Amino acid sequence: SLLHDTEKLLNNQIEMEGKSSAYYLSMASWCHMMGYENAAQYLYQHADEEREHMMKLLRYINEAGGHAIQPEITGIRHHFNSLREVFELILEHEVQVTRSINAIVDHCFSVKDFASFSFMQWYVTEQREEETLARRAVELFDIIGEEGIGLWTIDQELGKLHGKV
Ligand code: OFO
Repeated sequence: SLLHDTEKLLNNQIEMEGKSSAYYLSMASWCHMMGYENAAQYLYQHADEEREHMMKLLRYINEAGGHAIQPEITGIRHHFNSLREVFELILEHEVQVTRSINAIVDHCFSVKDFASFSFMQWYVTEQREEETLARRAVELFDIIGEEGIGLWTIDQELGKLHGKV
């Protein structure tokens, strides 16, 4: 069964994934309200995926003999200054998530919890993909530029990233 420390770290990660889901849903709603249709669809989907990340951890903890805790989610931001800011915040957030995942993997290895270590590999791969996509999204703003029909074009391109998450 799970060591107390490991259970705590995994529960913290449940909270982080739940917060990611709420954060991206809030961003999706802001984009939708602003008329950035494709960015909104991309972020609605991303919010669903983060909830799945949370659920996967939740089931794992209980199956491994621990107690998974449904997190309390507060303090989610609802207003953003620009579409670019939204995607910069996502990249920043995903880098933090990767750091957190890596710390758990490091812990599991050091306490020789190889089952949890192996379970966490899925997240390691997922984070690599998510960081790549988030970086790509931010790059679009520099490559295309935001003047004229730039923002419209960026929204179209963000829509194409949708489904690749
Ligand atoms: Fe995008 O973070 Fe989950 O894993």
